[in-house]
Amino acid sequence: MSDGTRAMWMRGGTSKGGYFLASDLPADTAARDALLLRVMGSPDPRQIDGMGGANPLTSKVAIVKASQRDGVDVDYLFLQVFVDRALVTDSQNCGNILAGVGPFAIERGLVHPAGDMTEVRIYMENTGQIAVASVPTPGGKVSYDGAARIDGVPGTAAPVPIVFKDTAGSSCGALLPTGRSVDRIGGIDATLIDNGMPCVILDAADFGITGAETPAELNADTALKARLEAVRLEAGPLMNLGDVSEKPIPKMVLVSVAGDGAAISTRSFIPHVCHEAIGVLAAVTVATACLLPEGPAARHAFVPAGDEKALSVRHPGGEFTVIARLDKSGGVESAGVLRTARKLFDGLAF
Ligand code: NQM
Repeated sequence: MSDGTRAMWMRGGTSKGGYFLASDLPADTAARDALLLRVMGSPDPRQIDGMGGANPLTSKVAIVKASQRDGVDVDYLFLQVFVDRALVTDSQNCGNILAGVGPFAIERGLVHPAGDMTEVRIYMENTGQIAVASVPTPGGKVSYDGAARIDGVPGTAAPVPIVFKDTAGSSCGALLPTGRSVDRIGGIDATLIDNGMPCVILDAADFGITGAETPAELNADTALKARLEAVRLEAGPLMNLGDVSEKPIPKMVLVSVAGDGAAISTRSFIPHVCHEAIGVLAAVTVATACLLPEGPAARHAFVPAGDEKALSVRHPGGEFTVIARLDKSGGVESAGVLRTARKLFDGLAF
């Protein structure tokens, strides 16, 4: 620790965190987690003695190594470092931090650039699934500059399109772990669903809100947050996640009608803080819930025609488009998203 630990800090989509080669961290999990807590400055609501940004979205870690798997370039393990608790967990995946994994792998020499666009096949260790990211590499170097814009990030950057396949049941074992599109929890309709991120989808109206509130307003609503946590603790075991009191999943998503041709409007809790935007795999999961025959999302959703659907998921910072390709039975076969990433710092963390 006193000699520093090699790290790259990156913005991945609308999140930010430390990217490490597995070989630069202790192999022992307890020693690794103790080091990461120290690097981030946790537990402390301000993370004043570390690199973390005092929000779950800026207290994240990617650990990357060359893959031994067939047809895969790198293995990516995501870790959530809790802000105000001494907890580091691999129990969730993160599709935003994922956006920086391709550029990082190329920068560290794990993947060699191939032409103007380098495809990086990434095994997501948290959920055992594969994502394919395309990284702009003009002249054999990662380019972070470009014209792509994503809501929740100022300005523009190089596009990093990502395609997910077979994400259904990533952590819960099945897309609908209870076998139903709708369950009743505490007298309220809930869709318990996992297409890459375990989510509990709820109707905003059932919680006495419009769904247009700002994250600051919702974060200040302690009664709402207590109700959501009660539903979450009940939903966890039903979703095959066990006791979720110390886990950042499932995420809680309040939905309402979007209008203007968008699929749905969301306010998501991750799970105790209202997201300023929405998680990547959470957006894929919400878009999938819009396609179910019933449930709070389906009830409010606008779904365009065709086997390839552009589903615009509204969030407090704008919108997130999921390109859902459907199979013959109407299920989501693959989901495409657009992200950007940027290298912020490379050096030693102390
Ligand atoms: O759902 C936040 C984020 C995420 C996760 C969270 C994510 C995803 O915005 O794939 O990206 O849900 O904790 O980075």
